[in-house]
Amino acid sequence: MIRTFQQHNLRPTRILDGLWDFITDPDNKGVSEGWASTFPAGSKKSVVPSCWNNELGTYDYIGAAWYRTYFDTLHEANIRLVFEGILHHADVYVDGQPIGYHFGGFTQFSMVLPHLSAGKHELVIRVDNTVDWQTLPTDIADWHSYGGIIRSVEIQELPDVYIDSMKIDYQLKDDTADVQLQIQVSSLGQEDCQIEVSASTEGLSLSAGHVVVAAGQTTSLTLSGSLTNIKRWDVGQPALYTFTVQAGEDDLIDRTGFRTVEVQGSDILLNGKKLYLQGVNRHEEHPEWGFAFPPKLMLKDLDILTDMGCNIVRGSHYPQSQFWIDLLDEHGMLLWSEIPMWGCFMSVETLASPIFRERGVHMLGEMISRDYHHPSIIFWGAHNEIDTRTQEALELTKAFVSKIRSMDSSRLVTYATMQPVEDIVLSYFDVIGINKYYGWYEGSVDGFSTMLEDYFVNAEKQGAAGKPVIMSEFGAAGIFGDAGWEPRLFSEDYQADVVTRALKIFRDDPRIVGTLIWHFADIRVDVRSDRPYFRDRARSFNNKGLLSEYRKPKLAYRLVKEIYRSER
Ligand code: ADA
Repeated sequence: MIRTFQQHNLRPTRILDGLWDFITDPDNKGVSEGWASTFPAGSKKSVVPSCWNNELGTYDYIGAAWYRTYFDTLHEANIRLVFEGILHHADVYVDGQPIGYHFGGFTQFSMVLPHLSAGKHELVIRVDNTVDWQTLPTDIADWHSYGGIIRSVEIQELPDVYIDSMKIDYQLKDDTADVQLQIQVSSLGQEDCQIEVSASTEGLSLSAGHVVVAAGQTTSLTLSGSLTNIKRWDVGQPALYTFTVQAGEDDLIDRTGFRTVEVQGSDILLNGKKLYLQGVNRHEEHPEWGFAFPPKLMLKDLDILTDMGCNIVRGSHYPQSQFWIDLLDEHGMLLWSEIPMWGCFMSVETLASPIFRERGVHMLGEMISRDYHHPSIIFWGAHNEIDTRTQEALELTKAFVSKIRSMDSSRLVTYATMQPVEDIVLSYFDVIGINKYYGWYEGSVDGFSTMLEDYFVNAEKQGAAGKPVIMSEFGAAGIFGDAGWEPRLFSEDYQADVVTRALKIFRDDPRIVGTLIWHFADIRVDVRSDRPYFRDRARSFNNKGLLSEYRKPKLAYRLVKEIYRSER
């Protein structure tokens, strides 16, 4: 299940989720021993989607593993395989032949197999969750480095001329939307052909008439029209429009919502109205499923966010599943979406690495093209906590921000800085996110006030005075169930004290336009005996969740709910 709705009525699609053969390859001999064509004996079964790091025997396993399943084609067919998320390296083989490689665990990719013969086919994937200093994430990140096929695999049957993509753009004037649909149609056939192309949504039908598609080529076309009396998508008012494109025998369905997002002075406006953002950071993670987060729990997380009084959630720290973002669209909840660029301990060598930069730019491209239509997404996040005092961070920022802006001018570009007072990249962004942990890593909660004054001095110096500011992370650890009379470090009381006092400071400051508490629920972290990082993570969890990892509320949750549900 990739989306909450069907993307095709005409194109035959099937989900390949289920029990696959699975074997780990700790000595990395699978390639040389030809496991792609001769799957080794001794494999066991694994459920796709899932993470192997939630299973007995592979709890801590980092390395390669091989998966196998089969699919049938009743007749010769053009097959498209869609992989929604594989952590992190994926080498795909069909019938023993390599058909492609993808890096990046949180973005979707697909591969087309033209004219595949009828019969039973073997699909083998070598998956490797090894990360290093040049991967995104790198090998130092404050979450567990899960491995596996974490999201659905889909098989589609394409006609010889099929729809490659559709991009919906619009301009709004009052209740009229001028809509442009850019459609790409590709041919896998041997001969030129003529097909009819049309598109429709509630209240609008568009036609390109007959379009000639040359053999083996891709044709791009644009359909435009106006929709009147539209309902705007807004927080808590999720008006959505479903667009269906039909090209010859193929179709593609997607959804969007009409809304404007802009900055005016130090404010963020949604549909022309000032927005005050109240939310949390959320990892799509659970102790039983890892990053293969099940839809049922997504719905529950959304109910909890709504109960808490949130209007936004930050998808920390990677593109989250499309099902989740569909749910946010459907419930009128905003999203900050970002790539897994977790920079707290990142070296300058990593920031300067061309491979790293190229991977980041590519991932931004994949995230934006996958999620372009979701009205819930108002921010693209470029990076989190890299050392933004350095020239290397500045150069990387330029590349990332220009990639984002070249693909999307309808949303705001942001990031999270942990160096607000010395940051030199502020001027590149529309909105500044500040991550600070007074009351936990440094000083007392009162430190926030001084830091903010110093930030505004720096912003002036950097030519970024007046940009909207969000407190994108702050918080403290509280072990679920550890309560007492006094606010001891690691108790629920201590956490609640830090979070509520911090919220008071931010909500009283008219220059701050929103708060994103770190974080929604506790998550598993790699605490390794051979490394200095994350030594304060009791239980090997980041315990700053307002909920436990099993979604049980801590004291801080109840107090934040009271605050988020009260007038500012
Ligand atoms: C950072 C980081 C989070 C988490 C947090 C913490 O701000 O962005 O992912 O690691 O610190 O708990 O220290």
